[in-house]
Amino acid sequence: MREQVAMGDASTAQSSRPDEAVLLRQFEARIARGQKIEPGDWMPEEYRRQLIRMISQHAHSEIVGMLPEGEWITRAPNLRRKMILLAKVQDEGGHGQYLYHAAETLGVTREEMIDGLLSGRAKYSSIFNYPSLTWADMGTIGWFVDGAAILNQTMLAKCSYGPYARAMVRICAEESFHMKQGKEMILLMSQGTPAQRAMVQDAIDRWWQPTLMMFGPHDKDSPNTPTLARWGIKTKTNDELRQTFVNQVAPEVLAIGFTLPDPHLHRDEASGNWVYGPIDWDEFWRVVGGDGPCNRQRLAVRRKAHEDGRWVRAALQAYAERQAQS
Ligand code: BYC
Repeated sequence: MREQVAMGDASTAQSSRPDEAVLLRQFEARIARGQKIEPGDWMPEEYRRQLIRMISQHAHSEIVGMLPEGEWITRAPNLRRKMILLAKVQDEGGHGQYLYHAAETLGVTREEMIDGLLSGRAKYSSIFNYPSLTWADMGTIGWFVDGAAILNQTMLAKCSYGPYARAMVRICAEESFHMKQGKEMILLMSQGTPAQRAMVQDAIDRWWQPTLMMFGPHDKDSPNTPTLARWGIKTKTNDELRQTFVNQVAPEVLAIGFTLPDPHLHRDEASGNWVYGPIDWDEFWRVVGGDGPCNRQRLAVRRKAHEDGRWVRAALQAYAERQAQS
């Protein structure tokens, strides 16, 4: 009798547990209704894997992204600019923290993610492997790089995973300030001396192509987009976002009297799009593969920061253990 009950319990438990196909249908129906997926909810393993990949890469990008601008904090031309730049770089550090937290909700640890970055296994945005050579780079990074990031992140603020979407809302608000301060700086320098204008033109020439690469490979070469689109993580493709960026920024750059380093650039009257020339994808994959102008330098700085912070982490751990005992 007891055995029968036990068997009966097991079969009931089995039949009451929906199979993967049903769970997947329910999961996709929730996404289709615009509901968010939250950390404890059932999700396909591939959804979890894709989110961990993307959010951790995004977090690393924010942290490594502090470096090109961080180098200019001590060289800012006046106190106001120094305070703005300091706040911006600090914001990027905060964005990295929100994003590491969002990724942790999916079951990956902070240590695993940091280890991926420092060992060179993990990716981060290609853009941060280019050097910041002059003060005009600070304005251009704000205008172009943060401008590109906002387009991508405004899309991600509507993504299907709750913790990522909510982190993006706050990050976008801060990025918007970053973009505006960069644009304002370039506008001001555009009215400055010939040397200042030349400095801006040089920065635009160096950052334009790398910014277009930030959006990722063309759609036909983007293996992750179909899965991300199916599950509401990406609602726009790499090429769609890149085109929106060019349509917004190209006419603004030309309007203030600068040129863009692209002989093919023109407005197509029929579509209203600004058509741009070929992107150097060989360079992109070299940079993504670790062989860009600053990859080694960026990782060396992060590894040193990690080592220098070891005693702080140990002290925090000891304090937490002491608190737990008392
Ligand atoms: N750099 O299938 P695809 C910021 C990789 S920081 C390096 O199209 P996906 C800021 C891609 O990972 C903002 N790698 O990929 C901070 C994939 O390789 P895996 C950074 C790139 O994911 C400080 C492979 O190429 N934003 O705003 O569908 C100061 C094939 O690509 C890149 C984010 O991280 C690249 N540019 O689309 C100032 C946003 N592009 O992983 C500003 C979140 C592609 O399969 N991420 N790859 O080995 C995304 O939206 C998407 O991941 C991407 C790529 C659009 C970047």
